[in-house]
Amino acid sequence: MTAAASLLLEALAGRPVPRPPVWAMRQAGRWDPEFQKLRGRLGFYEFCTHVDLAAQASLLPRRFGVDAIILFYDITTLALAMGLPFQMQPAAGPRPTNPVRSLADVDRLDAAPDPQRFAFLLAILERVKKELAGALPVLVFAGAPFTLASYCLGTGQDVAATRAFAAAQPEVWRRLLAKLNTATVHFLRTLAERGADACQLFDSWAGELTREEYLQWAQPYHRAIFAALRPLPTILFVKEGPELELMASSGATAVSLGTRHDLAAARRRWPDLTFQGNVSDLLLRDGTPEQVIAATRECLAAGGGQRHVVNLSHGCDPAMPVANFEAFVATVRSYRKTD
Ligand code: 1CP
Repeated sequence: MTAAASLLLEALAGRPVPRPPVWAMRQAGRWDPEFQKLRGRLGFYEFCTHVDLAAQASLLPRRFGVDAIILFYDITTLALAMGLPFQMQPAAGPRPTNPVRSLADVDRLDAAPDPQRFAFLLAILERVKKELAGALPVLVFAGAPFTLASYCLGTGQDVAATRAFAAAQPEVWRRLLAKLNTATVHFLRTLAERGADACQLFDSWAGELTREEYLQWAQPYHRAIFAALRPLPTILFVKEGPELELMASSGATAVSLGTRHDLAAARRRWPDLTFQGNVSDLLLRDGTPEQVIAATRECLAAGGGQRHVVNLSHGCDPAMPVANFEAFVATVRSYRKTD
């Protein structure tokens, strides 16, 4: 990989970079009219398993000048491979056909699915790597056990409902988390062996846990997964996670920050970590390109140019105007230390 191509990997490793790399969560998705065209009338999971189309979708953000390509699939892709079918519900997102309810349901899930069960994803990875020919690094991802388990229960973003299940069925909950932990390591290791350059672990909804719950249901799994994946560079994302100390001690190479966090203060507090973020995804949805440029410049200044991966506080919103994404990426690309 050329030096320009590996900006992301250099920044993650803490080596000096001429400017920070930039990419965005959900950079390949519904906000992009080219994605909508490609998607046509195909169902979500049908689209994901169509190697040619999903590889093209992954590569679409390249035209904006992003510094990493994230493969197009979903955190539920792993649960499907483990034997839990999902349907994508247009307004609500992924819902299991038969939500996990009992120990027997957990026992039926395969903790180390044969890579044949996600062969389409390995083929997408191969296709994307070949197309990029070393020009950009490829990111893969998984849901962390807490967040993925929430989707397996069918509770999703509703942390109160997930909590109620954990209280009512503690043994089912504990075994589900443990099984997802094993499966996640197996899945990400397989992708790393096939050439993925880095990975992001999404514990999207763990930011709503109490500290005690986070210590039981989030942190131990983050630590176990990152330790098992070493030396693969890893990024931890917890949406607006209040437990920054715990996130910083998860063993991840980089920690993704939200708008509640002070990037400059985090850089000072943990000089040996890389931080990702933290331009508001809502500003990219609701603001003008001028406001996006100003916010991105502030973020660049707070990041200080090194050990910083510019990103949003959460994924691109489906209603984000293309002009705002263009302004976001172009501002990072024109960064000079003296700005
Ligand atoms: O029909 C559609 O097009 C559905 C929209 C969509 C897309 C484009 C979903 C449904 N998933 C995806 C792809 C996806 N999911 C990517 C693609 C790569 C990229 O970033 O460009 C990624 C990284 C994900 C990860 C994902 N899926 C997360 C973690 C990120 C986050 O938003 O915090 C979560 C929580 C999911 C579940 C999910 N999948 C889809 C939706 C709408 C949701 C959220 C549902 C909910 O709000 O509970």
